[in-house]
Amino acid sequence: MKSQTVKRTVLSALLMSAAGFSGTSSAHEALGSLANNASAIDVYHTSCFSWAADQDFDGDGIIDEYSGPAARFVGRINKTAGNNSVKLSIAKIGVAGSGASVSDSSNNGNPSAFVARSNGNGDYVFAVSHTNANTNSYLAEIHCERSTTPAGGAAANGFGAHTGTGVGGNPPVADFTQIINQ
Ligand SMILES: [Ca+2]
Ligand SMILES: [Ca+2]
Repeated sequence: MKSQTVKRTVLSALLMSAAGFSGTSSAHEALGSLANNASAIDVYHTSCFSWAADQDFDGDGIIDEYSGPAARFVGRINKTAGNNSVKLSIAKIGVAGSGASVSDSSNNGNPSAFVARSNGNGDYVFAVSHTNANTNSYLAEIHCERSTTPAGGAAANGFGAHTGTGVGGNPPVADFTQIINQ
């Protein structure tokens, strides 16, 4: 069980300018904005890990994160304001050629499709960027997940059984750490 005290933990180390913590696997979301600069980028780090047992964080009887290793890391992006297209890029640290990306250009409330990297447990980075000098706001959603649904069938990227996602150990202290905020 993740405590409210932990939820309020603020990571303020040099490279940890912000941290997010949702407490539920359905809300691993990074809410941010990109400055009026074509090269602006936000970069985040998180990791996929194996819980020793299934986790029901909110006690509602529904498992929020399952035990067992992740099959993949998935993410999608929803641009919420601005005229630009925003791009979400994900990659597994230490795995060459492991990058993938997806973009969203509309402010219609709908996120992009999920993009995935099937690189198992370990450290991942995800970044949000744009290519024009506009101010953009976004909501990036990320998950570590198994390749199956809770019922055991195959699941599409972004709709598998969620597994351990976070930084700072097991249990984690935050869903992710923001490394660069521009
Ligand atoms: Ca639950
Ligand atoms: Ca930012």
